[in-house]
Amino acid sequence: MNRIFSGVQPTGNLHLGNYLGAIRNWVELQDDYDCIFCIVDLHALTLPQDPEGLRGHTREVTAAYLAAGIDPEKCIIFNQSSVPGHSELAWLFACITPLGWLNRMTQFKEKAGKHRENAGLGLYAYPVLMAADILLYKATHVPVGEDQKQHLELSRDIAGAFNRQYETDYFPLPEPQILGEATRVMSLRDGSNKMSKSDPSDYSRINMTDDADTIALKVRRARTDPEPLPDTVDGLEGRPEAANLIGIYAALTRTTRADVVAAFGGKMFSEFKDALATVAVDTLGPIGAEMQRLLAEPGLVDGVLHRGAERAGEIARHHLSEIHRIVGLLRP
Ligand code: AQP
Repeated sequence: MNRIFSGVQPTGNLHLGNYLGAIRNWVELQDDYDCIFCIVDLHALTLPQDPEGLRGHTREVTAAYLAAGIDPEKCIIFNQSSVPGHSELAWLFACITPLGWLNRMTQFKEKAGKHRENAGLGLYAYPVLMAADILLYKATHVPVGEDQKQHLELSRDIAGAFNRQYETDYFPLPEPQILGEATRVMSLRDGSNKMSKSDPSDYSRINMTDDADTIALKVRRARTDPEPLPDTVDGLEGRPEAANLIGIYAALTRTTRADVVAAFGGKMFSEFKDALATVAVDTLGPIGAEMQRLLAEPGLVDGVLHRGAERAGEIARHHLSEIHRIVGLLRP
């Protein structure tokens, strides 16, 4: 069976983009693939984190996976730092990754901003650790949102570089799976920016734990333009906020943007926003409530992570001993 690996950083404020761009797709893939879903806590440390907050957010992401419908009996759910092989393989990959490849990564440029010289080595090497996450399990498919496409291409390049250097076909070249109508959900305040956990404005995103009133308020306050909704998809050109809300509605109702403009074309945003708030509450409300229930039982969440770490660790140890042999490390 083909193997999937994917993950979310436990950096708080899990949002609708994380759900529609990643987690919901995983739920649908779990019957057809051997799935490993990680809470990538080492990645979170590439930017400063409050230690207690990091632990809490790790449990929160785990609860989100479970509440969204990922079955821990079918899939492995674990946090990255509980399997030391991720860091070890990242080092081996760091030794074969040219700086030129990392210099092209746009996410580093965005996150480091103007203070590039002060950015941490971990932030720069983030895509190398991501390649290690995926390839430690020899995953063949990686379902992610569009923003991770470039990092995934680098993972393929690193797998290819390793295979060439050691004249082997040990690592598969992992395929991105960018699925659904909402592969890049944009901020509710600015249709040209990605919806993001780190956006300082809580009104820019719908959090997975927001209650019904908060979701409805955020949708009502979402930025739009003064024109009525267009009746063709082409009419969304140059209207990023309208395109974003219509894409979200299509994804939530599992229809297409063409269906949505056919239904709402010519209507005012106020009417459309009421309908959007209803479908957002219907989808996220039960997930948020189940997350709260799970978070009230930390023993249950920790138990899932513990079992997942054992299962992931077994695969990782087996692969690492093969990798050690390939690269010439001695295990006396
Ligand atoms: N806006 C988005 N639309 C669609 N998919 C998204 N993803 C993230 N934002 C969107 C997908 O969610 C998964 C987990 O992402 P991550 O936790 O690794 O971090 P990220 O991509 O950096 O997400 P954020 O929310 O924007 O966090 P910050 O603000 O910390 O950078 C990935 O599959 C991602 O594609």
